[in-house]
Amino acid sequence: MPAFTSQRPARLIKLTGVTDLLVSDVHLRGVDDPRQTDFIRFLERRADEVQNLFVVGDLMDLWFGMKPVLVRQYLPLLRQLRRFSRAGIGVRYLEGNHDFHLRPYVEDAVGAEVHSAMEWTFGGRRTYLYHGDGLDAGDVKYRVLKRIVRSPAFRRVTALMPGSLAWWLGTRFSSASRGYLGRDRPQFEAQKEFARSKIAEGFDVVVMGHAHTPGLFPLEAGARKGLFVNTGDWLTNFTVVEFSDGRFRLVRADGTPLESEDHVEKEVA
Ligand SMILES: [Mn+2]
Repeated sequence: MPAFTSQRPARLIKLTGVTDLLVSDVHLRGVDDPRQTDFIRFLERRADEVQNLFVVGDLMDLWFGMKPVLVRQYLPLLRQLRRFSRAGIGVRYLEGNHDFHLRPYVEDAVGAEVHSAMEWTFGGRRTYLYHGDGLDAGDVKYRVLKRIVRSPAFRRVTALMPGSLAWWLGTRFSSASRGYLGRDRPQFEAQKEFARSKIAEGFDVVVMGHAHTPGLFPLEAGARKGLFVNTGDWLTNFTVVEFSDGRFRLVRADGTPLESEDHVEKEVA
């Protein structure tokens, strides 16, 4: 006999409208980064209305597998994510190019779902979510690098390193990688092309981060129309994408509205 206690009534009696939040590229740099506290406060402010939190990668500027030094650096954030998932909020974490090898620690300790890419249905619209790195086919160096750092062998090597050395090396590597992205406009064009191909495949919406180019971009792929959503970043744009009442909206972290997809009619009653 089904038990009512297995349900999560807290999610059903939201005081305000129900919202899904999508955020990426916060690039938190550990305990000394004051933005870790800012981000936690942002989550706390929105806690009563959030149903799902989608982290679209690069929330942590540096995570490459469970190491005590990394847990220490991100403990306040990890605790906040755990509070969210314990409150019944779906925390769905897509790995980025700065935060990967999240499994099993982030799933077990935090209660988040971890994905490299995932599908979701927002208001009846079939959506593909991916951090959005590695799409520029001409960028062979990055593709090779990605294969190396995502490998089990890399994970084993870093697991054996002393924590302080791993943190030091990682922060060097991570800032080099950010500078590299900054002058990489082809990334965004490659994302648009990729989004178009997913729309042609049958998706209605494609969500990515990584390019630090926030916006809601209507795209056409043959006869199909779709929407490419880029969640932006918290380094220069401080953007968040919300989904509520059947609409995607781009807002600033402080709530200032930036863009709303008024051009897309709600299809599902
Ligand atoms: Mn990225």
